Amino acid sequence: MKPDYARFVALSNEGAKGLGYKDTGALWRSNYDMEPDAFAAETDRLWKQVEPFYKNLHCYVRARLNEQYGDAVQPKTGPIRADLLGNMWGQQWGNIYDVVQPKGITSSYDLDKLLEAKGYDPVKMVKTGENFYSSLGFAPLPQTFWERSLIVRPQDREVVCHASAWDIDDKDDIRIKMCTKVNADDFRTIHHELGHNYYQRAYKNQPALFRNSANDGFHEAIGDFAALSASTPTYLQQIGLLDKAPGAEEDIPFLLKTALDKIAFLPFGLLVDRWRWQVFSGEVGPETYNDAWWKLRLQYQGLTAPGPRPADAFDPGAKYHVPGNTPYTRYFLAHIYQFQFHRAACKQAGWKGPLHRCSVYDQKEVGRRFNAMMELGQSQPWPETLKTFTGETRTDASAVADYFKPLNTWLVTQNRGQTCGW
Ligand code: X8Z
Ligand code: ZN
Repeated sequence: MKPDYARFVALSNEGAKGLGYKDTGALWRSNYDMEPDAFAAETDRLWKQVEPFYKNLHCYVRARLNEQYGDAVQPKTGPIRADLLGNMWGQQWGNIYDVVQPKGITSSYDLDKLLEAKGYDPVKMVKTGENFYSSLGFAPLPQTFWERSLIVRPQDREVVCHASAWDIDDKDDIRIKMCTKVNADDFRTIHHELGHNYYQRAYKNQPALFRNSANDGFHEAIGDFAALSASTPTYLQQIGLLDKAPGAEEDIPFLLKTALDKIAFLPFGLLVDRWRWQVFSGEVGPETYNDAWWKLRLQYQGLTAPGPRPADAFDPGAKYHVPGNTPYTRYFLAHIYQFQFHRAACKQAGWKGPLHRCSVYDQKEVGRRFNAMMELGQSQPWPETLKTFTGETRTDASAVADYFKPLNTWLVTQNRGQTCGW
């Protein structure tokens, strides 16, 4: 699809120029209530805040992969081979938890297995997600949601299975479209998609131009915020999935599992648009599309392709959002906002313990305040909207650091004697 993509880039830039922007990248960066260049600098600042933690995780995972596969496959130093991470894009690494799990600390449960053992089916997964939001005081999903959503993969035709959420009429016709599998990834994805739907419903009474999220990172963060609570052992026990919630001895396994998804994601969430910004600006042309992609993969993620790439390879085309043309920095932002929301919500609920063990299930007052933020839609600059719920006016990765603090300390100890980085 490389030639098609190059043609698409040219057409898209023509449209952006017609609207008065330098190129499509500048148009995308203009959506954050600040100058486009200031926004780019803002993402640099945020990346610097989390980069040391990512490097600690990278170092630890590389050492475990080296033990598992040997020097010939995964050397002790340098980048990690991208095909060893349990995900086609190397974007979330939770699927290799069993390969990298801490020695001597066992995890007493596995959400994939619990869902299976308790006989969950796709509809029950969605109902469970709805129940979480209901516990916060949100009205139930409309009957039409159940009639019109696509929840399982149809057998009679091809569909786009990448999960999405839809608002058809700006009233109450909200739906999801998702080929749900009964596993932990999709358990979280259900909460993610429903977050979009509850947000859409919350801002439906705004004038048409304001019927959107405060910025696109907010839209992606709502459901992930819900999933942070809905993934705690305490909550899984409350809804009968887990017989007995483990104690503090399982904090590290839990945090490592979570970090393999959330922290590993950060550099990927950043680089997809770093690449597109270069492509739209013309700094990178079709002949270097793939090289520029792998250069960024190395720079930010510390990953390498398993072998030389063919001259005509177009690897970014394999990421849904690239040909689908969905901006991606929103997910990087969401991976920070969700922890800001979580920290604020737990504080509102009077939670005194460590952040990763906090769940706001059933906290009606938190739900009321969260909905009040969502109802604002895009009616004012996002920092003001952020403030209504968190009291903060900046995107701030210190919430990420707070949540994962015990894990970061543990990683530093584990990595002692290693040369980290690549
Ligand atoms: O595309 C999505 C959602 C739909 S908005 C399923 N996500 C990104 C991805 O899959 O690459 C959620 C996390 C990142
Ligand atoms: Zn989403």
